[in-house]
Order: sequence, then structure tokens, then C-alpha cells
Amino acid sequence: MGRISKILIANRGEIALRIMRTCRVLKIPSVAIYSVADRGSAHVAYADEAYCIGPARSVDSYLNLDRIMAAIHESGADAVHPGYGFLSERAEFAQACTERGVIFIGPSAAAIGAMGDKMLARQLMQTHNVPVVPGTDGAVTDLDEALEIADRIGYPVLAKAAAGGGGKGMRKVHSAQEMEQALNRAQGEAGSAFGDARIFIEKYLETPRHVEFQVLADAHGSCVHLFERECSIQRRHQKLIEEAPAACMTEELRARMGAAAVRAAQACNYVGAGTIEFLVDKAGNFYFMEMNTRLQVEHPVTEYITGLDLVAEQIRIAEGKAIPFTQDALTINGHAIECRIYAEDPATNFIPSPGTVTFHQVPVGVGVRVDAGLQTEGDIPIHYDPMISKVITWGLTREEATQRMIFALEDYHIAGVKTTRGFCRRVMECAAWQEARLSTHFVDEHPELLAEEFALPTEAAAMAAVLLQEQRTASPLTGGSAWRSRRRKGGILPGNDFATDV
Ligand code: MV4
Repeated sequence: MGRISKILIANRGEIALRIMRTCRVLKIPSVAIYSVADRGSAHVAYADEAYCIGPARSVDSYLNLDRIMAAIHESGADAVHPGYGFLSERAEFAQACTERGVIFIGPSAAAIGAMGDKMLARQLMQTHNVPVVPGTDGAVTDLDEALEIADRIGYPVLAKAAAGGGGKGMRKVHSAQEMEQALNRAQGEAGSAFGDARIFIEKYLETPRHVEFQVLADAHGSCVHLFERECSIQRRHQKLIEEAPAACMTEELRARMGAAAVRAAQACNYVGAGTIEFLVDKAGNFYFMEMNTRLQVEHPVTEYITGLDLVAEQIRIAEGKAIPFTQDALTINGHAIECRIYAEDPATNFIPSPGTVTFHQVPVGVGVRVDAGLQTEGDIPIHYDPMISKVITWGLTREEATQRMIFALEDYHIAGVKTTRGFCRRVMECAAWQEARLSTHFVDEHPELLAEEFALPTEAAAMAAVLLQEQRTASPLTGGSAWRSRRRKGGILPGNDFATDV
């Protein structure tokens, strides 16, 4: 450890840019890596140096450990930021960096490994007094054992893969009759998907809320939590809308969950920024689900309510510095919301709609932040996650943040691909959101919010952008009657004949 002099960002898109921006503030040169498909990407242009690491496919580029290690060597970077996704939660990557004397901006390989095994993590939590959902202590090996446990905790239960996570490798079991087949299939799927067939069983929680705690831990034994985020609005185990703090939270519950989150991080000797995922049931009971050992997509809502730059904190911790504040010094300021803009079609179960963004103009304003992977135009390649950007708004209250989000989404102009922008806007305007009636089944429970999306031609988006400046109600996107500027009043004041002078 010691001062970092050059950081290679082992990622692409908005998160690569977001990390590089903090590098610039900290005056640390940044190195980009890119695939052939990303030659013209904004993160490549923004970096101080950039290395092409291979063909478009992720396995040949952003997941190719050897190529990335070669780029680190070639660039002389003394630290690596993995971002999220790709190699960010691969213990081998952290290990390879450490072995070559390169600082991995994240936790140790051992901590990543411990939390990557969901069954081991569950056991570790139990021994550290962090509540888990009732279930098995270890892997389920035979049918009778599984039936006995399910009988004791009650159906429905979930069979989960030890090597899974993020909703991958889960199977719901409604009754004893279903158990044998479910277990066989779950083991088969886990074996082929992860090369690890171990399965454990948990009680299935019916309509939980997803509440996660951000933690920061340094190498000197200090660990704090930065409050919670609620991420209940998801589809296909992918989050769409997140907020901080959680609307359902009380001071008393926050204190208990925050303390549990800190215990969870300490249980694996965690160093860096991490997130403890909990499910919260209707009665207000909370249960540990997983720990994510990376910076998360939704970290900006936490940055808004705490005033911190999480990437800067990660870098300082990686340099061996102590966290410069205590838990008591942290307070929640206002409320923040994030809407993710994906190139997807909500009307067809959010299938990706990759392509070329031919026009891109993002909103600005008080309490509005946009983290995007492109500037005025750019490609959304089919090879990677189709997220285009994140719109984050802040307000003194949840209502103010919501109102700012509605206007920010309205002032977001994009052409060339279908996006989740309209869907997010309808969520912001619906009663369920405004009354904070949220659960992980939100999207399924609100099919009325789904509507056909259109990929606008460049000219239409450009014209809408100009017209919205002039007359908000005149946009075809917002239901105005005539699509032209219709300024109703105004002109030259009587007696002001200077206005007509040539
Ligand atoms: C559960 C659950 C209900 N009961 N575990 C999905 C992602 C992974 N982190 C854990 N997941 C779940 N685990 C028990 N015992 C429901 C989910 C779940 C879910 C969790 C958070 C957000 C969205 C979700 C959507 C479906 C299922």
C-alpha cells in the first residue's frame, strides 16, 4: 500500500467514466481498456491512456484476465479499479493483482471468495449474529433431509445454488410433491452453470422489500455504514429504480440493520466499499441475503444523501488511509432517487434493444445528476449490458426528488433505441410509487405502467429538445396538442420602440 500514481479501470461504459472523473479530481492519471466494439466509446476518449484488449465478446476482452494483466503491465498502472460486473467479484483477479504488486481497489481475494459462496456466507452470518432466513445449515445432499427441513420451516421454500447469487440458480418449491424434481433440476442447473452443484434451502419470503446497506471499512479496523438504499423495483433480477433512504425505514430498524451490516463486513475482515443485501418482510423482520463486494450501480443515491464520493473513499482506503470520519458524524441529508435508462423495450418483457444512439441530450438542473456511458451519441453494443445511463435526482423530501425526476426524465432526449425512460416516468407518476407501496413484485403487479416504446428518429428527438426549451406542453412526448412552439403571450411592451429599431 501507499500512494497510488496511476489507475487502470478494468471496465467500460458509464462506470468507467464515473471512476475516471474522480481520478481527475484526485489528480491520478487513468488508463482505459477497451474491446474492438468500444473503439469509439466515451470512456476511451476520456482516459489519459487506453489499451485495446481484444474482440467484442466479453470473454475475449473485459473478462480476459491475461489480457487485462498485460495492459496493467504495459501501462505501468499501480492500481486497478474493477467497477461492477465483469471481473469485479472474481477472487482470482484480486489475487492476480496482489501477486504482481498491483493494488486492487476492493476487498481481499479471501473476502470476495467467502461472500461469493452464498452458503458459506450464510453460515458466516449466523456465527456473527446477523439474521438469515430460516433454512439449512449446509448443502442439502439427499431428498429426505430436504423434505424434513422444508416440513419444519413450511412451504414454499427456495432451493438456492451455493455458487449462485443475484437471483441466478434459484428454484421455488411449493410442496413436498415438487421437492425431488426441483432438487434434481436445481442441482443439475447449478452444476452446469457454475461447475458447483451444491444447493441449500431457505424459507421463501412472499413479498419482501429489498433493502441494502452500504458499508465502508478500512485496513485499520474501522467500519461504518452509509445508511440504506431500497431497490425493490426490479425486473429479471435487474434493478430499475433505487432510492435512499428507504421509505419504509424507521430510526430503530435502521440502527439494528446498520449494526448488522457492520457485523457482516467485519465477519469477513472486509476492506473497501461493500453492500449488504437484506430482505425485509411486512412485519419488519430483516434477513441477510448476500454481500456484494464491489461498488454498485446505484451508489450515487448514497453519495447524494451523505455528500461523499464513494470512489474517492475507495481509492483512499486502497492507499491504506483510515476512514476520516466516525459513524456518529454521518447523517442522512434529504432523499435521492435513481432511474436506470436501459436500451430495452418494457412492452416486450424488457428485451434488449441495442443499436446506435443517434441523439443524446441529458437533463440538467438543481439536484439532477446523470451518469452516462456516452455523450451526444454512441453505440449500445449487443455484447454487453444495455444500460445507457442513470438519472439521479436529489430533494429535501422524497416528493421533491420525485418531482425533479419527472422533469428530468421529460427533459431527457434520446433517439435511435427504445428505452426505459417512459416506464420510469410512469412509475414516478403512479400512486403506488408516491405512496411508497413497494415490493420486489412491483413490476409484475403494475402491468398498466408498461407501454409500447418507440425509437425516435434523430430529427424528432432534436426537435423535441429544442421545443421543450420553448414551450413545455408542445412536445409530442408529453402529450401536447400541437407539435410546434405555441407561445401564447409576450412580445414588445408598448412604448418600447427601441425593440423595432434596426
Ligand atoms: C429470496 C426471495 C424470497 N425468499 N430468498 C433474488 C436475488 C437474490 N439476492 C435473492 N433473491 C431472492 N431471495 C428467500 N428466502 C426472493 C428473492 C427475490 C428478489 C430479491 C430481491 C429483489 C428482487 C427479487 C426478485 C425475485 C426474488
